[in-house]
This record gives sequence, structure tokens and C-alpha cells, in this order.
Amino acid sequence: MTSTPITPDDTLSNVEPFELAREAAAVIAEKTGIAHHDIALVLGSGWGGAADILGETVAEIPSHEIPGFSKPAVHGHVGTLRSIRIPETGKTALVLGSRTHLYEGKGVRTVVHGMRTAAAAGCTQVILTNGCGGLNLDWAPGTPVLIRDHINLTANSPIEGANFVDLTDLYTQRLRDLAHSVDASLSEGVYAQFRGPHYETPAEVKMAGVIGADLVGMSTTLEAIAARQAGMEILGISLVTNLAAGISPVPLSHQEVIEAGQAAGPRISALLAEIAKRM
Ligand code: 8IG
Repeated sequence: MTSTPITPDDTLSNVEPFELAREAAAVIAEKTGIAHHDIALVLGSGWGGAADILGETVAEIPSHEIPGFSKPAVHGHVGTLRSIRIPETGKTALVLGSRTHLYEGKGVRTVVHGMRTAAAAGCTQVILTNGCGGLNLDWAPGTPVLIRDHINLTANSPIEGANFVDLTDLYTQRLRDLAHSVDASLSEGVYAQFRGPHYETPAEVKMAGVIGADLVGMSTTLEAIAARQAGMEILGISLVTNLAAGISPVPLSHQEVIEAGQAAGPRISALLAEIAKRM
């Protein structure tokens, strides 16, 4: 059987997603010279600085050079994949600086391609980070919160076919305990993913609170599901960059979101690096 070479421009819809992930992992191995990565790191809004203090960057690849990855759509998101050697453990982290959001309209396969690629590259653990809105008035902008569980409000799933993946302990107690060993004061919350890209109305935020959410955002849940399907252990950390709509008396602005991320940057970067060093 002949196979067509897969290029970065291929639309995911024509390609079996796990095959494309293996192709991407092979390109990563070739371009980084690292045959096997251990920990995947997805850096969301506000988290971009964490990679710099994690260890030695062994390689950096523009994400569009890797099959199935595209350039990031959001200002403030970084479009590279980095291989970082963590000196304390000798493990190698695969840092995914670019994330495709569901609201970009490229489909769920594209959204979770990074997770499937990380798994194909050998990663058995992933830290998913994001910037989000908070429902708890105690969480000032700049507060990191561990994701205890999620509510997927996208009406979508990365799982195709009758494959009933168990999501009990999705954000594992073990990794949350590990995070608490770094900072015992870390709060935990339930993260609700809306499709976006608009922020919620105050009524939608109120609904999210009623059904059990503490955090609202536009990422993470579909990735976590795909990561679990791929057998990875997951830690989720949100950075509350703003109070959710209606919780705060002032309207949300993307500029404020970026500024809150920048202000919290050094502290959350140190937190993330310290957690990754214990994994
Ligand atoms: I940063 O308030 C950030 N991302 N849905 N709501 C949603 N996503 C967000 C928010 C928010 N803040």
C-alpha cells in the first residue's frame, strides 16, 4: 500500500487523527533529536514564561512545521513547540506553546491534536494550563487555581465512535496532591468550558455557578478528555485573569486579561516549574 506524505497543511478531516499524531511525533523526534518525551505542558494565557525557568531548552520548533499544527490565532499565544530537559529529574518536557481553540472553527480533531501528538511522543503526563474567568470573589485576578473537575459545555467530544472513556478522577488526585506539596494554599475549582469566543453573559455565568462551576474558560476540557483517552495522567491549573461577567461590575477586556497574566507571570511560572520538577 502506498501512503501519501502528510504535510503541515493537510486538513485533519482527511487524515486518521492518531496516524497524524504519530507523524507529528516522528517529526518532533527528528527535529528535536529527542526520541522520547515524558511530560507535556500546554501553556495558556498568562503561562508563557514558565518554560524559561523549567530547564534547558534543547530544541524549539515553529509549530507550523509539525504535521497538523497551525499558527496560533490569538495575540499573546506563542506558536512554538519546545523540548526542555528538566535537570532535577532528567525528564524531558514537550512544551506546547500554541493551542487551537474550538472557537477557531478548525474542528475538535485539531483542538486535541497536540494531546495525541504528545502521547505519541511518549508523554505519560500532561499539565494543562489556561487563563479563565473566576466566579469566586476571593480569587483576585492573578490567582492560580487547580482544576478539580470540569463541565464540558461545548456539546462536543474528541472521542469518535462508541468509545466510552471513563472520566472519574480525570484531573488526578495524585497530581493535585503533588501540586499541593508545592503550595498548600492552592485553591481547587470546577472549570466549565464554553465554546466562545465571546465571553459569557452574566446570566450564563450565573448558570455555570448553579451547576457547579467555579471557573469559566474556552479550552482545556476537550484536551483533557483526549489526553485521558490517550492514557495520560492530567493536571489542570487555571489562572484567574478576570472575574467572570456579572461577578465583576466592570466589563471584560482582552487587554486586562493579558495584563493580569503578565503581572502574575513570575509567580505562576515558578509554581508550574516546581510542580513539573516533582513529576
Ligand atoms: I483569560 O471570563 C479568560 N478566558 N469563557 N470567560 C471565558 N473565557 C475566558 C475568560 C472568561 N477569561
